[in-house]
Amino acid sequence: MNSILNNNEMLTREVGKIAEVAGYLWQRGWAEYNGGNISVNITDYMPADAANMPSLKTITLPKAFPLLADNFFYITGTGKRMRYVATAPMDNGAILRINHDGTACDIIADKEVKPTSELPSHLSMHHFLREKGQPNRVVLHTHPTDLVAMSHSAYFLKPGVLTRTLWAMIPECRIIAPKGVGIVPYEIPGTMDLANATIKQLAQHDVVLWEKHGILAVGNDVIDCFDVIDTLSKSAQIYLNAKMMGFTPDGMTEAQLDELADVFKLPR
Ligand code: 2HA
Ligand code: ZN
Repeated sequence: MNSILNNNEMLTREVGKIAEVAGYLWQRGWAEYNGGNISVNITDYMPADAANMPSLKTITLPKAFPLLADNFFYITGTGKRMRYVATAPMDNGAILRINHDGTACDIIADKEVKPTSELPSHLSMHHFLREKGQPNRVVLHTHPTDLVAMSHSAYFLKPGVLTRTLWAMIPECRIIAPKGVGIVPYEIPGTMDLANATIKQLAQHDVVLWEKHGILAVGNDVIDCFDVIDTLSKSAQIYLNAKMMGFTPDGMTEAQLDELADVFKLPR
């Protein structure tokens, strides 16, 4: 079959990692119906002639993203299921080329798959992180049941409480999510209000929990983004398991967490 992936080993590997993660999201039960979306900056894996590839469709963006001009993204399609992204990523997502001034993008491959309704919000996040000078390729959004359940508690939405609770369940969590979890109060999915509230949290965190909805991680590698969310979810499950056994878990002490921060040179 004719695909932009043919004869492009690096791009094939990158899209393969997206498909792998999409499968994990489904297997974990975090991707009911069309839940979640993934965008990855694939500019480094595109051949030089991709700049001239014909457009299958042009999409005008609601605002300009000048720092993303001439960049390329893989993005999952609107209404597409993660379980099908896993097996057929190029039928359930598209490759986009941002134009020279960042005001529009072209779908260039493989098919005219309409991007997720979260496209403007994903691009806003990529743009913000570029502006901040943070190397970032990936925005990953999904619906982990345990973490979303915790977001239904006003107690856990207070500044720092969720981060402290999750960090204290296992040492790995403090290490793999060193900047903790930002909290975004409820907003309508797919809106720029949600995107802007998320960006505020991305100034300090690489993972953001959306109240009563889901979680979003940014990073340089889609597998790493999955691992961070997976570890946070593991902590949430330990908390939940202890509660089901009838007690509130003690959690690691402040001194134990500080010791980890010292040994692994983590931000405090
Ligand atoms: O794409 O998860 O937040 C479906 C969603 C929207
Ligand atoms: Zn969602």
